[in-house]
Amino acid sequence: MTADLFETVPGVRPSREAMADGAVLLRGFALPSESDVIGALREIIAQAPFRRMFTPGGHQMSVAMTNCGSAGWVTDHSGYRYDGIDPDSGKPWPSMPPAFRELAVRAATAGGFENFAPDACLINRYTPGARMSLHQDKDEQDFAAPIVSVSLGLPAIFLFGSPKRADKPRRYRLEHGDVVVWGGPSRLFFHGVAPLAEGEHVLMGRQRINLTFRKAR
Ligand code: MD3
Ligand code: FE
Repeated sequence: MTADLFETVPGVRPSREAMADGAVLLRGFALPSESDVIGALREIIAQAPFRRMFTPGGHQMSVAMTNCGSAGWVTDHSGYRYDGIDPDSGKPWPSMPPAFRELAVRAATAGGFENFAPDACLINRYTPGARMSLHQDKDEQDFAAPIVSVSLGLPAIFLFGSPKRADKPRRYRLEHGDVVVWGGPSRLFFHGVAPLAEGEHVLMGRQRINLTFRKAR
């Protein structure tokens, strides 16, 4: 049978791994959509280039960011927020491409969250040395909706904590094509990314890009 044939080919069939209650790692889930997603990403960054934003405390982030969708996450001296306007261009963020939305909705469904309706996609770019310290994502209105993350390019060590900042995080290696759905109790867990190691990815070059789909409003 065709299905059996595919199941014997290593790397074709995505796997599923529970990370916590409500958090599911779907290894390779984005691989079949890889070329559509990378093509759409190129168009977004032509309209809304990556930029390294400043935290309210005045530190410049090592991760460069942009957004697509009707809301985008921004940080500056006045705080963290979702805004419909790109502060660098003064124009709305690029709309969310169908290839992005469809991938996120399929992943949410596979993770057990039906009717996911993301209105924001934060796009993070890590170059070697870039990191994200432990934090919670609390700027969204509705914590019942999951967050879906898609990893592209160089692998990263993802740090996955608990509801308490002080708990030692577990480490997961996230690779090109991996998708994680974070919902339920895990939605407010502390998490971060260890400094990116040097490397060169065949499709993405010397960087890691992470898409996080959110219901911001
Ligand atoms: C777990 N980004 O943008 S994605 C972020 O790889 C962020 O760029 C990381 O944390 C990155 O806020 C991690 C995975 C992720 C996103 C949101 C979460 C994990 C999460 C929210 C709750 C728990
Ligand atoms: Fe986060």
